[in-house]
Amino acid sequence: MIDLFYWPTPNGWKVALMLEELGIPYQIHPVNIGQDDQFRPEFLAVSPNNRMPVIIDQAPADGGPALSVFESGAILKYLALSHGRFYGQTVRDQAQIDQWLFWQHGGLGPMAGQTHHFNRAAPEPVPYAIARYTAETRRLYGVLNTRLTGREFVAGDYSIADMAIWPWIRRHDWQGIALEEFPDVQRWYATIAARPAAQRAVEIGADWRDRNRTMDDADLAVLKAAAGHG
Ligand SMILES: N[C@@H](CCC(=O)N[C@@H](CS)C(=O)NCC(=O)O)C(=O)O
Repeated sequence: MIDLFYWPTPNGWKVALMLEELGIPYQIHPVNIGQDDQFRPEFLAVSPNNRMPVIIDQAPADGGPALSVFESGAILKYLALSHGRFYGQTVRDQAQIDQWLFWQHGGLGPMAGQTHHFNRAAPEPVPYAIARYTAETRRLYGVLNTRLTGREFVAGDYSIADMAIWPWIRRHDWQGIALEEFPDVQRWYATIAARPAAQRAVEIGADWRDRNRTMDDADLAVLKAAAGHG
């Protein structure tokens, strides 16, 4: 059983997508980042960078004790390696996947995240920041489009690289990007959006924001039990 500490954002969706693709049992718990759940000491004990998502694997494949993992890319790799799926067959395959996984974590995610912030959450308009981050996000869409030209998926078969990137493209409207301008991204995006696992992943906790769901005692108990197992 996997416990997933989660909020419905691109970094949360990518792990939900992987868990849905694997079809393994998991339980979701809120990390309401608008209500500072990420700063609770019980959460910081498993996620010292005060960010979600985090998983706690209660029955790791190595037979060892429960294990907590933070950073969504590390979580995707951990799940892929534990289950032998969505991470190619060879070191060569994995090098291809890792390039695009790291590209998302070092580039698309941080840049698109800043674009979201300056377009939607900044207390006052900052035109220079909007222009800078939108231009960089647009450049990254161009890179992805070129990569996907003549390819069905980003790196060989459907993999954790696609799962990491797709949720960020789902927010293209927040980034001021028209997908029609990037036809291979648009085609790839639609292919993944049609997967039942992707449809389920974006429904998970979809009403939590409206309900202002925060961690309760049961959620905190799971965290307390996992402290020291990262
Ligand atoms: N590199 C991290 C980024 C995680 C991240 O930025 N999570 C955001 C929500 S999408 C968060 O928890 N923010 C809380 C905060 O900024 O205090 C990952 O991939 O897991």
